[in-house]
This record gives sequence, C-alpha cells and structure tokens, in this order.
Amino acid sequence: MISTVSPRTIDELDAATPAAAPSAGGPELCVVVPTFNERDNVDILIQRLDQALQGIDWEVVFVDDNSPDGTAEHVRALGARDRRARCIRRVGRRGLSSACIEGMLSTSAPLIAVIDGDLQHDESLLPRMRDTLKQAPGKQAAGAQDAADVVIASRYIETGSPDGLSSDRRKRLSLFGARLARRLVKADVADSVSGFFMLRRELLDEVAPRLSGIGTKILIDILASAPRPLRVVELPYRFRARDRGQSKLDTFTALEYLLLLAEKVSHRYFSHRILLFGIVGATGVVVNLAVLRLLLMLGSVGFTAAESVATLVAMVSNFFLNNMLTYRDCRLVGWQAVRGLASFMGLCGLGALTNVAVARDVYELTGMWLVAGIAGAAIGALLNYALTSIFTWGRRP
Ligand SMILES: Nc1nc2c(ncn2[C@@H]2O[C@H](COP(=O)(O)OP(=O)(O)OP(=O)(O)O)[C@@H](O)[C@H]2O)c(=O)[nH]1
Ligand SMILES: [Mg+2]
Repeated sequence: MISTVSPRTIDELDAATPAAAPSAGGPELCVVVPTFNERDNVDILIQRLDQALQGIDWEVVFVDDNSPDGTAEHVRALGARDRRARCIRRVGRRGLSSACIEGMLSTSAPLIAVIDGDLQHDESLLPRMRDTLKQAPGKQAAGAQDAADVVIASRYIETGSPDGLSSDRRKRLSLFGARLARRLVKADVADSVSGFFMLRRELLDEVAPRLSGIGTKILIDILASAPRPLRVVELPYRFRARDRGQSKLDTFTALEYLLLLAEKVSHRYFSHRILLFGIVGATGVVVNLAVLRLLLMLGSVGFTAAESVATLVAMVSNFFLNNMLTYRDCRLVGWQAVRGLASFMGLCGLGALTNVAVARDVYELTGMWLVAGIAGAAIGALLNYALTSIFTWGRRP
C-alpha cells in the first residue's frame, strides 16, 4: 500500500504538531535514516513520518556521510525547530550499514526502526511494526510463542512486492541475495535483504559488538550476529520506485554483500579487509611481473632499473586498489590520497625490508629457500597490512 501525504510544509508541521513538547522521558521510537545526497527527500520523509506516527512519541535520526548536496545542514536546520529531528554527520566515512549502526546506537528509545531516506519504503507500516513488537508474550499470532525481536517489512511475502526496484535485473539480484542469505546465515526469513525493519534496543545491545558493518545489508548482519534464535515477524509491503535523487548502489555492492556473508558464515574468523588486502597484493605481483617483462622487452633499461620501476608501479596500483576496495568505507581523496600514497609506499618499503630480514634468518636456520621465502613474504605482507591499516587509512587492522 503506497501512502499519500498532503504536502504540508515543515513550518505548518511546527505549528500543527506537538513536536516541541515531547514526553519527559525519551521517545518511544527512533527512526534511523541513512542518507547520502537525499536533501530533496528529507522534508517529505519527515512529513510522512509525522502523519504515519500520530500518537506515538518518536524521533528521527539522519545519519549522513557528509553529502555534498547539504543533506546534513538541511536536517540540522530542521532540528533547530523540531527536536524530533536529529542528524549525525560523518566526515571521511562512507557506508550504509555502518551509518545505520551509528544511528541505532545513538538513541535511548526502546524501539528502533531503520528506513531508507529515498521514500522507497512505506512508512505507513511503522505503527503496525511497532504494535507487533509491543505485543505482550502470549498474545502473538498462532504459532508464535513470544513477543517478536525484529519486525521486517517484507517484499517477498503475501501482498508485498519489489516492483519499485529499478530493473528486472535488480529484482532478480535482490531475490537471489535473499535466498542466498536464507541458506547461508541464520536468517530463515523471506526478505532478509530488506532495508526496512524495526527491533528492540535490547537486541541491538546484544548484537552490537558482533556486527561487521560492511556494505548495505545491515539486517542480515543483525540476524546472523544474534547469539540466540530470534523471533522474527514479517509484514508485507510494496517497495516504491525512487522519485528524487540517485541510487548509490554500484558494482562493488554485490562484492561487499558476498564478503559480509563470508564473514558471517565464518563467524568473523575471516576478516573481509585482510582477504581484500591479500587479493590486491596478488594483483600487485601480476602488475610487477607484467611491467618488468614489458620494460625488458623494450630493452631500453637494465634489469635493476626495470625491476625498480615495476615495483613502484605495483605499489601505486596496490594503493589505489586498496583505497577503492579494501578501505572503500574510508576512502582517501584529494591531498589525503596523495599523503596516503606516500605513507603506503614508505610502510611497504618497511615491510619489504622485514621480508628480506625474516627470509634471511629462516634460510640460515633451515637452509630451505622455499620455506624462507614464504615466511618472509607472509610476515612482510602482514606487517604491510597492519601498518598501512593504522597509519595510511586510520583503521584498526
Ligand atoms: N549514510 C549513508 N547513507 C547511504 C549510503 N549509501 C546509501 N545511503 C542511503 O541509504 C538509503 C538506500 O540507498 P539507495 O542508494 O537508495 O539503495 P537502495 O534503496 O538499496 O537501491 P535503489 O533501489 O537503487 O534506490 C538511501 O537513503 C541512501 O541515501 C552511504 O554510504 N552512507
Ligand atoms: Mg533506494
């Protein structure tokens, strides 16, 4: 069901709603909205929330990754007049899931909903989602034994529909993603890739330390991180088409999704970053050899010069690939990228020295060149990963 909203202005809402006088305690419901370049959708979303959530004490938290279109400033200006609207502005960070996590952790409301900021989710479902979560144990629908932990707005049950997805390919991918998750993680639900759901804050507190926060599928992250079987209820809804603004999905979104599933299935023994760093390192070896071969074929430089140039080219290529893939959520741009490249090359130089020193020692100890070579390369690569993670991209390894 697509809701229609009378186009009241925010100023009219200020006058018409009891927004300035919330209850003495905190709000009952917090609606978390991740945004990147959604300025034109903010007012309409708040109007629709205002209409849908009559009689409920709610707040909305926009988590904006420093959108160039000024979404954060716009929300702040609204927040100055309506204390239900808050904004977390993240600088130098990107990522839908991690934005949702920060927004959810920022509230003290007992019920937390996550909804997209592009108006594709049907906010008129929120009261039913809240009622379902608030139902006392024993009063659930037949079959269920306890109050729900999570309520998911689902496109893949009963009257639900994914029709608003922009193409048939997107629809197929979305359904495939949901089925894959159903098989691989503890998520026996029809629409585990939904970005529209509501949960109790106790569940959030339980799972928060285990969340991966990569990519866009925060619901799967939550379902797969729960230490106990969850009581999940799905309510059907029709996904709307996007009217304003642009989709932020790109070719890496699918890769991030697979990495999230792999991290969840392996119970975090495997870190998506170290895997990507390793893959990029392997491409670096190919680049190094290809450039070396090319320069030797051209015949204009000797071997040492050719190998030096090839190593430099491989380092530069590794830096940019890591910046684009491994550290996509905190990508360095402009002068930061130039500084990052310098620090990456310096630290990789340190890794190379360590590689040689370890290999030499192991060779002296064992006399086995292959073991020595592998030991040196492994220690050097781990050191590169740890040091560049901390000093180049400012992340925990
Ligand atoms: N904070 C933050 N929000 C994001 C980011 N990427 C997307 N969003 C927001 O997350 C919501 C969903 O993003 P969309 O790009 O519309 O993705 P989608 O709805 O799955 O895909 P479409 O069907 O193509 O629109 C929107 O409100 C976006 O503004 C991000 O990197 N950081
Ligand atoms: Mg969208």
